[in-house]
Amino acid sequence: MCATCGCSDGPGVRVIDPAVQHDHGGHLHGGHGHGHSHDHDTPAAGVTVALEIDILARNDDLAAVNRARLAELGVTALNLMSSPGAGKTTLLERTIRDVGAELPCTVLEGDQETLLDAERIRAAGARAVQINTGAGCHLDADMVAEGLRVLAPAPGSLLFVENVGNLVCPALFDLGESARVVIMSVTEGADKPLKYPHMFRTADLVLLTKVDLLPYVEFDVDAFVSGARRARPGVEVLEISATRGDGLAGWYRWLGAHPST
Ligand SMILES: Nc1nc2c(ncn2[C@@H]2O[C@H](COP(=O)(O)OP(=O)(O)OP(=O)(O)O)[C@@H](O)[C@H]2O)c(=O)[nH]1
Ligand SMILES: [Mg+2]
Repeated sequence: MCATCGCSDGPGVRVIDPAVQHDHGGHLHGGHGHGHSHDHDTPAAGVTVALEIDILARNDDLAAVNRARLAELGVTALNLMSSPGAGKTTLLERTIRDVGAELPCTVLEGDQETLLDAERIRAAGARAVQINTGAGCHLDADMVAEGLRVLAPAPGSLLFVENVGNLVCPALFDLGESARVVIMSVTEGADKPLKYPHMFRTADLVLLTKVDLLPYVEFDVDAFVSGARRARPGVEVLEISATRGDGLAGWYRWLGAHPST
């Protein structure tokens, strides 16, 4: 897991509101990525395991605080997770343009570097704050707490949290979200739920996207759905295309029906 993948040794996290280009970051020293020991000796395996448990336990505590704060505001937070490039931001842009007026929303954007995704969301018509994780490969609850402070979502609104593109580590970190949406595109291979089961195990909804490309790639939709349901029995799977519009009515229905806690 993450404490062994190298992401804990990178430069500081930055939380940036592109509307004001003001950097709120570089000071999230309590979260994952900064809770490591500064003893540069290689730790024994037992020490490493204990550290990982500490990181996740601390994250869970902070996630509970986020969840309580979001519930108080009546804000529904959705944690969107996928591989890099699966289509998270494209789906959010389309969603904001199609139903942003009826479903007011804001976005926390997680990426290692750049403000590109936050700028895309702003251009689509919603407020967004970018969290740059540096070498980090996932968002954690501490980063989201800071992002929430800067973003200040309106009571009763929808909050999309676009996690860092990665099918492994984001699954381990509760952010305080109401639900988890896992997005997979048809160009990634139908075997992914079997190979990355942790990502699918906690999914509340699976979106199979880029179905407009199905005529051009080998992808067994039934095998994908059964793999996803092996990891998460009964999980709803919607087939969509964010560019052509297939299946989006079902996604918008799911968004409209989703409770805020
Ligand atoms: N054909 C097709 N292309 C899509 C679809 N959705 C996204 N794309 C393309 O896929 C590429 C990646 O899309 P993004 O929305 O940036 O993906 P992402 O998951 O936000 O990427 P990261 O934030 O970097 O992890 C872009 O070239 C999109 O135009 C789709 O439904 N169909
Ligand atoms: Mg993106």
